[in-house]
Amino acid sequence: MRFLLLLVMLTACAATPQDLSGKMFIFPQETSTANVRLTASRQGFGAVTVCHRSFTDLKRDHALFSLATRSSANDFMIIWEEANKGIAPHIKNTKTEYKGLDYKSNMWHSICTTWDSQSGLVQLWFDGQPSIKKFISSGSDISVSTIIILGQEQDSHGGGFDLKQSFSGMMSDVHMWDYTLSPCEIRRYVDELNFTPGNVLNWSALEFQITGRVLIEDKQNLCS
Ligand SMILES: [Ca+2]
Repeated sequence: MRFLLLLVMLTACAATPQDLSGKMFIFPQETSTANVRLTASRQGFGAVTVCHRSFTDLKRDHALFSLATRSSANDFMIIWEEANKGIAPHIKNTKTEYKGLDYKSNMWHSICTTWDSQSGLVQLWFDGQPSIKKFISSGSDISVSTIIILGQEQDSHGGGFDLKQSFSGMMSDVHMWDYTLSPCEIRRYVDELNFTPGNVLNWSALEFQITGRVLIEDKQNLCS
């Protein structure tokens, strides 16, 4: 009975959403282990928008968002590829690449990625600027059994991490929706105005689990 109570308390603790408004995750080391696993509030997506802000000085590949399912490790994955100097969305294990972005080190970048399974088109909004729409994958949804990880790139469902693709730096304002956001909604996100928070991942009510050295601090660390 006591064990059961402890179990219930632990479960309740892990499942309590936290308001991370004004805060950021800090990944202060390059490891193949440190990560944050995010709990999606719904599963199975015919359309997706993922937005996040990140800050790094890495000069190698690094994953910005990794969503794996049992059927595919790269069901929805966003990675900077140093060799190609581009941001590569992977959706349903298919990849496309956006080059020519002003992806500078040591400053915040807002990145939103939209996709819908009907048209199969993906679009990247980099610091509020829309890319061209590219065909990536159509006809089937992102299935249930999603595992969403920040800080590492999944080569298998919930694992297969590689230090050379890990993220170090800061990350904030991670939201995910199960529909494509309008250009005006994306503008509001980029400008940090009121916007409709993610209905799959919501930074102001985020369920997550930290493994290894990842810290949470206030984002505002400059005098203003
Ligand atoms: Ca990998």
